Amino acid sequence: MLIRTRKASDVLSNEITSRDVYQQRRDFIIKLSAMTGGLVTGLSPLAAAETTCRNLAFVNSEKPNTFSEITHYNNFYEYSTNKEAIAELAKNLPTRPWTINIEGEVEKPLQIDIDSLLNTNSTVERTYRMRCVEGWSMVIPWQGIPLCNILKKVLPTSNAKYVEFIGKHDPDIFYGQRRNSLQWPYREVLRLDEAMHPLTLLATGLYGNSLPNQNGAPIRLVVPWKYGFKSIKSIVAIRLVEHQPSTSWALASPAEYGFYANVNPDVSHPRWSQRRENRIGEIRKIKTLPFNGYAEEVASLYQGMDLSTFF
Ligand SMILES: Nc1nc2c(c(=O)[nH]1)N[C@H]1C(S)=C(S)[C@@H](COP(=O)(O)O)O[C@H]1N2
Ligand SMILES: [Mo]
Repeated sequence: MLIRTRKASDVLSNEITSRDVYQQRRDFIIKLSAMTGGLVTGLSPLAAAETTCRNLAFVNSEKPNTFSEITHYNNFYEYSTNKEAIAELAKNLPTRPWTINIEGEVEKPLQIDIDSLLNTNSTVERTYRMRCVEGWSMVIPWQGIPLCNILKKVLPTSNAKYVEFIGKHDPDIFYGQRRNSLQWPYREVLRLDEAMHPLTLLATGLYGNSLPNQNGAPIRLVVPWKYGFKSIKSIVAIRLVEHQPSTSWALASPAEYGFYANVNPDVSHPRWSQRRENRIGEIRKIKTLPFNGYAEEVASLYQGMDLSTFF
């Protein structure tokens, strides 16, 4: 594995085009870390959850992938490892009734019915890049609810340090769960401050339609600065916990699926470089950006950490 020693500041300066832009970004990052960095440096998680969720003004000028591309090239191991087969196989997914349990280290556990969640009218539009660890990417116009808005309702206790997401488990529906390609159900984990970050979305739709089954209906996580496998589909439980749980992919191959999995062109996957990516629908490969292009928004979460060793 190719690892170069690198500082967070190098990652940021990599993108600069002029001194002015650099300075603006620095100011922005410093402001942001004043707001969120406290999570890393000692502010209690409870205090974090009590903060009003910031609504990050956010624009993406890239052309989104077509609806057909987004819905016909998918990773959803509960069904199959064949990306082109998921659209057809996932037609059998029953998405109603569907409840999501939010539990664990919280003062007010919550059981939410998907329809009442959708009726709260609190959905936002977010067009995000999605970068798979395998080396392909898309631009997807999601609708969803910032996870922060839901987490603040359950009042995380001061023990809550991580947020664990659990996917649906039903081998009668998910043919892939009859095999042990992964340990089922699919599980993913974020640090509490990553989960509270305004970019972190619970997606409930795309292109203005309810979320297609193959994209993780009726509700899935989207963490745009991390490799796609962190963005778990078809979630049935969100559990706040004190100790870092393992994840389905880490159990399968810890060297290939790190806990942080922040998109980083400078840290190669054990079997391939992560410098470039194949944007679905485009012929030439494009450069992969640190934090998938979201460094300004999220780099402060990892201040003081050696990013070169995290994958
Ligand atoms: N439950 C579940 N979630 C999952 C996966 C999966 O197999 N099962 N695959 C992940 C991977 S590897 C990627 S790249 C993205 C793909 O999302 P998309 O098909 O909507 O583009 O979903 C992620 N979420
Ligand atoms: Mo992926």
